Amino acid sequence: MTWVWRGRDDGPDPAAQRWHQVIRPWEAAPRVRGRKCPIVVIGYPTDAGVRANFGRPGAADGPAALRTACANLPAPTTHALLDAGDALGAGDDVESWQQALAAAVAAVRAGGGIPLILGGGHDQAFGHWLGTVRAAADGAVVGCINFDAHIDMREFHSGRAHSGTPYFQVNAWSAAHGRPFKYMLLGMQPPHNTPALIHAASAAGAQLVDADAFHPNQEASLLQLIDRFLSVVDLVCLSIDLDVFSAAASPGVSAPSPMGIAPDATFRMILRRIAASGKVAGIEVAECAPTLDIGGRTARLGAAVIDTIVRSLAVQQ
Ligand SMILES: [Mn+2]
Repeated sequence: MTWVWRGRDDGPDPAAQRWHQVIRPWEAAPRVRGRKCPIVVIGYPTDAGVRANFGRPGAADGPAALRTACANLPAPTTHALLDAGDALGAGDDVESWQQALAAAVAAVRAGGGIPLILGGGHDQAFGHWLGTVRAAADGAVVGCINFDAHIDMREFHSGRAHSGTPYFQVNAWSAAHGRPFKYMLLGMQPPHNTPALIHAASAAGAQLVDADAFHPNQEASLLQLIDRFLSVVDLVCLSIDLDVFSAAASPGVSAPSPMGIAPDATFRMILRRIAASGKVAGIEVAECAPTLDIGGRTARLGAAVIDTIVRSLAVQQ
């Protein structure tokens, strides 16, 4: 893999280190294992699922932009950082990308790491979840918490997966294998989801939380909802689709949200609550499309979200 990790150097003081100075290739894992639980970057450089969903392309370049944006973050003190390179599927075959990602995620989990998936179309969420389930103990309940303007439980187009289907796929797989479907969506935008989809998702057991819940007056009830969800799952795949944020904060996505949530203190408090639960098995940032971005602000927001999560992750995973 091409090593893209470079950035500022403020000298050898351990407290002055940044991601690019401490991150190591995944192949080096045996040498760092046993010291700190590693966070392992996996790129998902495809927008095939976005194009199949009639969205604006650009997310294929998301992983490179997110790696660059993360390079200068302060190095975490509680977790080692590794980069496993990119999961690669075949051309525009979305399912092959999802399977490649699932294999990479399962390998990282089996090695004791927490995958950090940098996307890439949101079809990655199914590969993220499937790999986590494969590596989890038999019977473990693996839930999904997704910050997103969209429910992403739409049905296939012409029998094929796309960026709007990942949680439909999670539900279908769960039903086929007799597993519970545990899905919480945070930040839903009514203008971007049909009543039929909202009804179908709710009937399947999805918990849909409107963007309006991200308000200081609603914090206590929102925390209650989240704590209740966390109490019924063993592990969580945490997903942040960057289109959950307002288009002003996050223009570089396929489908910007004019009324999306702000990356403000309420959002960060909710995010920290989830990260600190000790149940986060994997993290993903989806839909970063650098060619649609303005001055790199969306990639930088993605990096800031990652930093917020990593700082709050429980040390024992
Ligand atoms: Mn999405």
